[in-house]
Parts: sequence; C-alpha cells; structure tokens
Amino acid sequence: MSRHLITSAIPYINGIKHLGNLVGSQLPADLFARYQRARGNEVLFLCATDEHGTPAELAAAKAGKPVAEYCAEMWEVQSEIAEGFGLSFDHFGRSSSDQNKKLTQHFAKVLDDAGLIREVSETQMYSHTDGRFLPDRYIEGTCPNCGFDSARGDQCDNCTKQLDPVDLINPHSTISGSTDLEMRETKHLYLRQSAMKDKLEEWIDTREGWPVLTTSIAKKWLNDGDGLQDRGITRDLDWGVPVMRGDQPWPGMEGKVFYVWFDAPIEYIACSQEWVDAGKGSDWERWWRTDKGADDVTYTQFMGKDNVPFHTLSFPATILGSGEPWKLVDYIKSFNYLNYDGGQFSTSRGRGVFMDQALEILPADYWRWWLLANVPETSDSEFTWEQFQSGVNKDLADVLGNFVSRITKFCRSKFGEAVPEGGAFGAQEETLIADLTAKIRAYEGFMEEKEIRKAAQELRGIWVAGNEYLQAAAPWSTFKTDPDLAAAQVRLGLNLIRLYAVLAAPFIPATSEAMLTAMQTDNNDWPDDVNAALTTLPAGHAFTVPDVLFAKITDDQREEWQARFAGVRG
Ligand code: B3M
Ligand code: ZN
Repeated sequence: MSRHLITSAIPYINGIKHLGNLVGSQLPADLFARYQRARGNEVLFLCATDEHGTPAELAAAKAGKPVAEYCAEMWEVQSEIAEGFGLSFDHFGRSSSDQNKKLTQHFAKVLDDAGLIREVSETQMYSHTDGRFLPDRYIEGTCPNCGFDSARGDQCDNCTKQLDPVDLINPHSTISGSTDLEMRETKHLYLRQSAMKDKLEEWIDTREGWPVLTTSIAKKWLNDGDGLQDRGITRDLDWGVPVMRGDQPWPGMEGKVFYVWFDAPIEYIACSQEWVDAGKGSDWERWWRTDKGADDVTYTQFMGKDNVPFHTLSFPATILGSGEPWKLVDYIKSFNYLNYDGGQFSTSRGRGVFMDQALEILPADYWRWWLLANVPETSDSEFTWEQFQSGVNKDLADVLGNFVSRITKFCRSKFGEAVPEGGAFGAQEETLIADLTAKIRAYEGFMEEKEIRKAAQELRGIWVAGNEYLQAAAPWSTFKTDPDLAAAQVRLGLNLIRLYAVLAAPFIPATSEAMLTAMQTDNNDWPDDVNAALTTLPAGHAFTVPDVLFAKITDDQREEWQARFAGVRG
C-alpha cells in the first residue's frame, strides 16, 4: 500500500468557479484521488478556499458585505457545489484559518532566521482618489512583457508573468478607475528567491518525468532576464494574515499583511491541521514532515498553468528556505486553459458555464466525463455545446448506458432478475477477457501517469469492447438454439456491468454507484485478475434493471443552453 498526498490549487473565494477552473485543478485531482483509493492506497486529498488578498476584498466590496462574512458565506457555497460535483476532498479548508495564520507567521520567522528575508523601502502605487495603496488586483494596466491590456498588478493572465504594480504600463485603479496615481514610499518584506536560484534550479532539473508544461514554465522564470527575482511577500491591505515574526510583532510592519500568494500554498499544510482539528484525522505530520514519517508519501499537486510559477519556485523557496524537514512536492500536474465557445471563460466577465449552473441543467457525471475526456492537457482545448452533446450522447448514452440497459433488460425478459445458471465461457469469452486484461492494464498505466485523456480513451475502449462482444455473441439469437450458452453470455454481461462500475468510478462516481446498486452488490474490488472479476456475481445473484443511466442531450436542449449561456452571467 502506498501513500498519496494530493492537493488541488485552492480556488479564490471571489465567487463561483466556472468549468474551466474546475477542469484545471479540482476535477483531475479528484480523479487521481479516487483512483488511488480504489487501488487500496492511503490517500489524503486536500483543497480549500483561497480567502486573502485583493480578490476577496474586491468581491466583498462588490457584494456590499464585510469581507469576513462574505468569505464565510462563499466557503459554504463553494463547498456545497464541490459536493455536488462529487469532489471527494478529505477536507475542504479555508486559508483564513487560525492554523494557516500561525503557520504562515512561523514560515516568515524561520525564513528570516535563515537570512532569506530582507526589508525593502520601496515605492508603490498610491491612489489619491481612493486614498490608499493599490496592490495587485487593485490596479490594472498593460503587460510590459506581452502587451496584454488588462494585466493585473500581480500577474498577467495572458503570459503568466509575475508582475509588480509599478511594472504596468498605463495603470489605473480598479476601484475608481482613477489614473491619478503616485509612487509613494512604503516598507515591505521580500523573500530572497534570487539567493535560492541554484538550489531551485537543481531541484527542477532533477525532477523526472514532469510534464513539459510544468518544467518549461519554471525554467522560463528561473532564467528570465536577470534570473529569478526576489518577491515582495507583504502588502498594504487590511485583510490577510497580519505580518508577524512567529508570534512576535515585526517592527515597522504594523498594519500590513502577507501577500496572498505567500500564505495560500502554506494552506495545503494548514489544511491538514484543520482536517485533524475537525476530528477527521489524527496525525497530519506523517503527511508533511519527513522526520515524522512523510518520506514515503508521494505528493502530487494539480493546477492550471498560471499557478505553476508559484508552485515550482515561490512555494518550494518557502519550503527549502525554511531549513525544516517539510515534504516537497513530487509531481506537479499542470493544465492549459479550457476555452468556451470561441473565447475565454471569464469570471470577471461572467462568460461561460459556472459550476452551479452546470449542475442545474445536468447531473455531475455528464460534466465530469466530458471535461476529463477533453481536459486541456497538451494544449488549450475548447468547450462547444456540439462537442459536449456528441461526447455525452456517444460515450455515455450509446456505449455505456446502452450496454447496461440491453443486458439487464434481455436477462429480465428471458431468465428473470437474477444471474442465469448453466453454460460455460467459450473461445469468444476467452478472447474478450484477454482483450480486457490488456486494456485494463493500459488504463492503470495511464491513471498512474496522470495521462487523463489517454485514460478516458482507454476506458471508452473497455466499454466498446463489451458492446462489440455483445453484438457478436448475440445472446438473443443464441438463446433460440443454445440457451445454456446464452446464459453464460448474459452472466458475463452482468458481471461486466459490475466491472465497468469499478473501473469508471473515478470518472463517474454517481453512475458507478447506481450500477453497483442495480447489480445489488457492494463489491468494488479492483480487477487485478479480470477472469476472476467476471465471475464475482454468481448464478442466482439477484439484480434490478436500473433506470436509464444517461439521457441523450437533444438538439432542442443544446440550442436552448447555447442561447442561455451565450451572454454574460447576470
Ligand atoms: N487561488 C489561483 C487560482 O484560483 C489561486 C491558486 C492558489 S493555489 C495555492 O487559480
Ligand atoms: Zn503578459
């Protein structure tokens, strides 16, 4: 049994996420967690809301609520939607937790002790109209790197470059729109990433089999211009983790908070403490401290490409720089963007389908399947209603759903609602079993490697193989001449339903449950031996014909949804 620590990038608290966010971190992380659990491994799967910084402050202001209250409410909302999508977090934490505050202040102290923090007196953008400094998202302008005209003060969404507000060309305040800005003196703490460049580079260079997307982004920022830059880790904001040196005040830093990207990844660790404090686990250190048993943990992170610099450079700088035996990530799976119908999904512009809306129109498994099968792994991919309709109708309704319905209904009509007796598997069945064995081993390989599109394709192939067998074996004809053989074929078919439920559970957990319920079994053992797996349900075992597993999406529905989601969210 191996041990897997799995984290998904933690979504900003500022509203309900769209399907592009979902497929870029939480959903693939859930797939991997469910798969590892299904293989009998020990899993700790964590996610949380990212509650600090300008995204939270701006969204709360827009909602006209105190920021703490806004965050508490949105955590409830996000947590409920996550449940709706079957995201199987062991804990869904909050970066504003006390645990995270303490741990963030602790890291600042040990980094300072290690000489990795310096105080910088610098100029920041101050807005006369707003009467305040404008860090990060409070300011927008043109990206000096790529020319994108809505780059934010902390990062360009277009080219992923990490920025400082003063870098922007033609900046304006996002609060008032004012361009009446002045550079004003203020004091901040900087993490001396430059001093850790060689260590980080060596670490990146020795990661084996990492996705090119991950390492290429890391290398780009390691060697950008003058190399890795020091990063300001404090901000002139009210909301956030107060700047403290452990539990001691930090002279000169009164009234300031840590930068959201400093405390957000630390929440991965704090979340495991929240998990324990919520009474769900008993020992977080054996997941995180290599001196307390975490050296045999495999730690995998999932995230969109814009989050990669922070996870390959900034957070490892925190971990390595601390000099303490914290567990470093073993594998970073990163994703490109999912686009929406010829443009970008956009939270700020309300463009695309949001998670709550998706669940209003169809059950989670329809979305899970299509999104994972089309995950933007090697390049950006695109959601169109035509492709969604065709993917769902073909793979889920025609292939999987139809198989289940045909075999259960045929059995009920000829043999009754129990696995039929008599007959033995012949050459045709042996061939199928050999074929399935090869395909299942390939599927396991892709899941292990987190090659999600290939895994989905293999799973689809496994379903197709069952359909082709059924078509060729044709128990409805065999039944007339050799009812014993037909019984064996149907017995195999019913066992295939259980097998499919087990294999597909990481992708479509609710449907998988429905299939096991129909087969009246809770045996979800992984098919290490396919032959044995296909005799799990013995002759005489009762089952029921399930309701239609997947309804086809009609052209009318498609057109209605296309129109409904064409504009911006109101
Ligand atoms: N909240 C960005 C995002 O939601 C950020 C991720 C933090 S991961 C530690 O894409
Ligand atoms: Zn840019």
